[in-house]
Amino acid sequence: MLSMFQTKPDLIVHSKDPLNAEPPLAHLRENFITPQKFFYVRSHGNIPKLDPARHRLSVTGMVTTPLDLSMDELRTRFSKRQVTAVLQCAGNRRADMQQVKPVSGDPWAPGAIGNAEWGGVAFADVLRAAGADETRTLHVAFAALDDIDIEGEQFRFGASLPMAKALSSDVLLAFEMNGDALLPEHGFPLRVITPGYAGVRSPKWLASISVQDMPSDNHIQQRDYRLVPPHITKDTVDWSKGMTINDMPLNSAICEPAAHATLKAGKTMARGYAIATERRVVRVDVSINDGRNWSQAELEPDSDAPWSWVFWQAELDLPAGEHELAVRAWDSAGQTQPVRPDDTWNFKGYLSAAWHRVPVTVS
Ligand SMILES: Nc1nc2c(c(=O)[nH]1)N[C@H]1C(S)=C(S)[C@@H](COP(=O)(O)O)O[C@H]1N2
Ligand SMILES: [Mo]
Repeated sequence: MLSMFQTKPDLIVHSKDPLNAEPPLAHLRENFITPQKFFYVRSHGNIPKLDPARHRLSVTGMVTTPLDLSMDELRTRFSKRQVTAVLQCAGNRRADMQQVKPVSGDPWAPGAIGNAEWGGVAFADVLRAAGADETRTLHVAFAALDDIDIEGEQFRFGASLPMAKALSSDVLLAFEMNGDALLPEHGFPLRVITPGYAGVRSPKWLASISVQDMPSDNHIQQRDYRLVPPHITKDTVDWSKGMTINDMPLNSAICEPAAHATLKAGKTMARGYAIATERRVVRVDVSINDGRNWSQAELEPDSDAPWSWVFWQAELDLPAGEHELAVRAWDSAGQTQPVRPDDTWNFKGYLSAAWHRVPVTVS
């Protein structure tokens, strides 16, 4: 049996236990659909080893017909659904905020993101089979099987979705990633995929679902993954006042050239990704002089996958010297990204989405 590290030898490891690792950006930009081996892993606890033949999913709470399903029943009772979608961590690009002022959490570069073809069943179909109360102000809480220890508090991962999102047709209970079974570190045998939302709303190793009138009372839902103002610290935080992070902001990153690369003067191709979740990416600009001038990147044809990222490339003409490349995307509402990470700094380092800057030396 391969160890979990051997299935991900190409990743940059932030921590081994829990396993947190992201791909080098050049690898991330190689494939529109991210292979499992290059897909980041974000875990808060252990990676449970689950037997698919014995795994069960329960659906309880405000339902008329509670369910208790084996993996086989889940596959045979519901029609197969496939959705191509980005999964990204709310802490993606946190390293930029870390440069402003210390933040808590792993210093993710822009690699805590990936785009995959998820296969499973529509979550809405399962909720309807259970006769869930579909009142849109209700919540659907998930319980997972990994054991977490945060500052001495031991618990299992849990999180929830508003019913309105849970019922949208692209939210999946997924057992496949790019046509293969999920790897253990991605939630085998069953996970949630919530396109457009922060990765934390896509629980792995899913065991049970409860329809209820309140969000999950889990630590992860109540005292984590919330956006707070810049003057709030670990010691002064009142989590109940934080904004629950669901939708993800417009973002973009330069994947090539790499930071601190040495390049030859003349033409260089810059490449990267941009992501707008609920909206569309309509334009991507690249600057080599701190935003005084911008050239427009070429966007790769949209693949009819609205939850995917957009790959872009831009040919730059670089004179000799030290330069800082910068990228910013625009969305279909004409919104663009903040200029500096200072503008949105928060002590947890969430939603880091300022212009992405890459220093290079040109000779
Ligand atoms: N059970 C469980 N689900 C989880 C997590 C976790 O630690 N445990 N991490 C969440 C977070 S914060 C993210 S960003 C994604 C990461 O998914 P991946 O490791 O498959 O890339 O899973 C989410 N689901
Ligand atoms: Mo995350």
